[in-house]
Amino acid sequence: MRIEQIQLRQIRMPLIEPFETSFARITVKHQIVVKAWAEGLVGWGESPALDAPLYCYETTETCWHVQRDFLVPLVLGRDIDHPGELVRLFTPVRGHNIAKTGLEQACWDLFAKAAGQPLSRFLGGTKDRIQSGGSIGILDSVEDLLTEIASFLDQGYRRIKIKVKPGWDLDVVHKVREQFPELPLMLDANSAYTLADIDLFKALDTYDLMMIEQPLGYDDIIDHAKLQSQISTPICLDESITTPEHARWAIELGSCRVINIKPPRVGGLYQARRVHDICQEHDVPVWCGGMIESGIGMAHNVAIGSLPNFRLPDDTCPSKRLFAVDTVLPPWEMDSDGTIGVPTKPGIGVEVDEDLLEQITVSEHSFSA
Ligand code: OSB
Ligand code: MG
Repeated sequence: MRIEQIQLRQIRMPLIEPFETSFARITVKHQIVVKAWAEGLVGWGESPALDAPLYCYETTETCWHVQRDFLVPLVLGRDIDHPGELVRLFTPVRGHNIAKTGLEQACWDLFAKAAGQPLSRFLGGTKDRIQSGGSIGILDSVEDLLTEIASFLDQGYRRIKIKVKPGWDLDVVHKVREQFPELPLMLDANSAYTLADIDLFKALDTYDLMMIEQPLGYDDIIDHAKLQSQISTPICLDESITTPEHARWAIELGSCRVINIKPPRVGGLYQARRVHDICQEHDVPVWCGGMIESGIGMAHNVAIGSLPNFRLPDDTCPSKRLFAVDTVLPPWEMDSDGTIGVPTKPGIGVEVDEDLLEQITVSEHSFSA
């Protein structure tokens, strides 16, 4: 399949509510939407970088630059036999996984459409529905958090993840557990702690948490192994796992017992599937994390999340949780049992709302072979 034309489009999406983590408070999200043309078909992908380099070093602007000046020239006009080839084509560009992802995903959509298969099945996915977990940012008060958790449980979410940071941790977890003793609960620290906080982790270890996500350094797997050996709560790695090799190293070192897979963090769906397979071989369960994607990135997350070793609830949510309007039609909906249906139409299986894209576009650039 020869990629004939590529369009990059930066879009701006205000969040319904601010989302606060230990690293930032996000009120508006930008995405780079990638549209690719080949053989009379159109494929869609998304690079959901953040505006500031606070979660990882990439930003919306670095994605745009790296795609325009380095990645697009590597794929445009190329004859590609399989979307997995993009990993090799992109190898000379070190890192910049979020930038790579939008282009790679657009190719997967094209190939799945050419095969007449839903992307989920084209990737080897087996599930018809995926489980949604609710992710709640740092709020102004514990009372607000308890109210939000109750509302999330009413909507059907399968577990609750709360963001923590120094000053918003043990006390908050204590009060949440008091009110919700049976709640499937996990924490995400986004690298806000060090091994010097061992007493805090030992205290958190008594609260029957499903897991603690990325407690220590964003590129660390050594101290995480030391921490994991001292607590029984599973550690889940997010930021530290940027390649399939990192997944293997972390598992071999005992740095974690769960891995959060985000296709944009590892460079796309092919690498995400390799991480999934490595974890499956080692009996390490995975779940799909989010980057505040629009419905286009969500379609790719749902597709990869249909693979069998995605055994824990994902950070996937209905469109209306984040955005007043989404990029796809119909918007993503969650059933009252906290599950989301895997599309059955070819490719990403949802329509992109191109009129809306036009309205929320900040900049656009087209390339022809
Ligand atoms: O650490 O999982 C994270 C959003 C942006 C960057 C990093 C993270 C997140 C989330 C999103 O936690 C949660 C969600 O999609 O509901
Ligand atoms: Mg995380």
